[in-house]
Amino acid sequence: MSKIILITGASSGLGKATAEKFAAGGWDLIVTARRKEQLANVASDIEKKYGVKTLSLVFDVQDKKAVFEHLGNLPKEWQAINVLLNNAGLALGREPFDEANLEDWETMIDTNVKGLLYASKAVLPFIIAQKGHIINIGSTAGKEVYKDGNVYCATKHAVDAISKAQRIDLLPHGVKITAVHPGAVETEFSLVRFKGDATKADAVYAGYTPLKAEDIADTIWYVANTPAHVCINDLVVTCTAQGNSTTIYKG
Ligand code: NDP
Ligand code: 8X3
Repeated sequence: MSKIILITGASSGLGKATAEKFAAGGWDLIVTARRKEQLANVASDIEKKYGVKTLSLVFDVQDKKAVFEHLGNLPKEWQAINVLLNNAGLALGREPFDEANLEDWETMIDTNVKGLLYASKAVLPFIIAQKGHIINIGSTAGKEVYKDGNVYCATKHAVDAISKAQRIDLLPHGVKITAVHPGAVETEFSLVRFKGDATKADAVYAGYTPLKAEDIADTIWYVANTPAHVCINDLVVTCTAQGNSTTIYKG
């Protein structure tokens, strides 16, 4: 029987690349996002290309009721989940604390922190039944705070802390927990952060070679396929030009 990975935020970026990577390895996929058509295209392209099964679920991870309705009541044939990838997330704005927008803060906290908690909790009985694996996408922003990153950085520090807490609390169930913390990856992330301003988004990746979504998909594939007795707890992955959250060499 094929293994199953559930990926939140699979309509673009890291989630989409990870869906493709696992499908290429023969895994069946549960993919989720808000953009219905974009998600359906990702799923149908993957089904055609790799011949695996997919289940697409459209909901907002901020919506507690929707998360539990969809993920808590999965069809029987989709309940044997081996890996949950908590990937859905975003940054909104890059302003100093005194100028930043309260609604942006709330959306980031509700998505990156509360959404991750809801998805983890909704799926946990299935993960425990499989002695499965939860992989949380943090960020270098969850390791060091950078200027004007305030609440985005705080949400990723929370992902770091939640991952450590899940790891120790779920030991009795034989569940693996891994946090993967990417540095700059060229995806739709900065376009979303700068609310469609492509000039600002492009500037984030100018002057060096950033990571590609596929680089992080390869990392996730690796951590999900270690022997049963091995758990990678925490992994920071940057491009060669990036030293930490605050330092990118743009020679
Ligand atoms: P993208 O913007 O390309 O992808 C984000 C994904 O999350 C999309 O599929 C989006 O789908 C989904 N998403 C966002 N908000 C919600 C929501 N409320 N409910 C459901 N799904 C949602 O960016 P990335 O692929 O780069 O980002 C993926 C993760 O990686 C995020 O957690 C981000 O913080 C993290 N990260 C990114 C880095 C980077 O430099 N790119 C570096 C470090 C971490 P839709 O809009 O259809 O709902
Ligand atoms: C995304 C990377 O440096 O823009 O988490 O915060 S960064």
